[in-house]
Amino acid sequence: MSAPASECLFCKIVRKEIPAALVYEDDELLAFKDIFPQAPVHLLIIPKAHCEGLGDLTPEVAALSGRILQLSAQLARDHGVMTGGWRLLSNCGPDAGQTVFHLHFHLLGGKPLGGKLC
Ligand code: DGP
Repeated sequence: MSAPASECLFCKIVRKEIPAALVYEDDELLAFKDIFPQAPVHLLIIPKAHCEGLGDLTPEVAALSGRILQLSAQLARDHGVMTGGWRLLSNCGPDAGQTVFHLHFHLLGGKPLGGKLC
């Protein structure tokens, strides 16, 4: 189910081995446009350190959670969806639809997203 970090798609994006439309980068976090956008604004926010998902938080990545939330609000503002509303979510495991097993948060906005959770 989970690829080793050397084979992980998002680790490859972190290492710039495959291209992505980056919108934010610092030493710990990366944000880029989703390749299959589900909304006018659809960004992915990831820790650079590999961690499979919310069910497998390393202490290093858990310590970053506050920064990830802060960054999501900054990006929502920067991408013009703060006023209209936006959603931050992380799929954890196959039943939730997780397809890339490197922790990531979807930031979605720019259209009415619907009120249903599933
Ligand atoms: P999830 O299904 O929650 O694991 O979300 C994975 C997302 O990753 C999905 O919305 C599509 C996106 N994605 C998959 N491959 C790539 C890629 O190579 N580049 C980018 N930018 N996004 C990708």
